[in-house]
Amino acid sequence: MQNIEELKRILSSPKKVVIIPHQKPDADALGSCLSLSAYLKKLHHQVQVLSPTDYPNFLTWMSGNEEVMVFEPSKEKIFQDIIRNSDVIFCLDYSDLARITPLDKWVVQSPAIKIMIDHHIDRIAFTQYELWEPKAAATAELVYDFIQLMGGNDLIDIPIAECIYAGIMTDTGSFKYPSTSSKIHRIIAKLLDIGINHSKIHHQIFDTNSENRLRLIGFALKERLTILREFRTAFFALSSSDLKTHQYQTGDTEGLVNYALSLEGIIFAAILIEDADKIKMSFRSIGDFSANDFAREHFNGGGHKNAAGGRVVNGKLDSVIQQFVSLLPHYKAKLFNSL
Ligand SMILES: [Mn+2]
Repeated sequence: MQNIEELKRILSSPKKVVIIPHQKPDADALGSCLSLSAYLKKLHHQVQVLSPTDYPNFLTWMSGNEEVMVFEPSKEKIFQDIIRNSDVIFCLDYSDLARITPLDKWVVQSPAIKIMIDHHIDRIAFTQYELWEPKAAATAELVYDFIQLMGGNDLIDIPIAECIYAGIMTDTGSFKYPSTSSKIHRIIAKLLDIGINHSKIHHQIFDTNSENRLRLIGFALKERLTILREFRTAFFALSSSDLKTHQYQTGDTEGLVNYALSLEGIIFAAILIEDADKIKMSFRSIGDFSANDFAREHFNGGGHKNAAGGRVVNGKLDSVIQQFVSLLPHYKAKLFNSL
């Protein structure tokens, strides 16, 4: 990170700090925000985490969760004022302001000093300071690095360590993705030394399903999975009525796409979900095939090489399925050369 000394000077006296994760924050986005928030509070800053949307129930155990403000239209004025009156804004786990709508316009207008900490590939620079490292496994890894750069290692306590652990653990697929470096394991070793209970964190994230969620997964596996072996691809498509039938809650389809990728011989997986005004998509790949390129070139998205998101605003589920399937023949060579 360039200018860390300058930033240290800025943060050497109490500031009004706002921390913003991306929409539908996952464990990495929320864990990064809450660990950074707890750290900055120890430096006597006044900190507020503002989430653009709600997030899954399996993240609410995180320390500081009760202080997160979740945007809804009735809170527009409050959010606008907090962002406008802040001294410093941290943007965590995205490098494209489109991922925090509708907060983006107020962030752009705010005179605050802005800092981005992120590991997504396609970066649109919009802050004065950034700790951007696409090779990092998680933004939480970079928050850990940031605290080290600030000289704050001794301030990492169990609540901070738990949030960092949750972010790294989920963004590395429980330490199995290629991004899981020896550095990651060293950081985890330090977090364990601080005294976190890693089994408890895994349990809180993975073993707290509602019955509806488990049945939705079962239904999706049985009725909504299409396997296209000729393209080494498998995908789920869920309509809004599928979700309604299973009393869908935010987070219920998290990780579902990975079941498609677990099929032998399949190296590209997708999930298409019908939302109020758009079709949301997640892509996963194994090996050289770039889910990021695919999402960016066709579905207004991006993310990481092997994990990316996309969307079709005002799209119809059937036509987006058709579009997705019709693209695959163009990638046949790449799909078969990926591993
Ligand atoms: Mn992340």
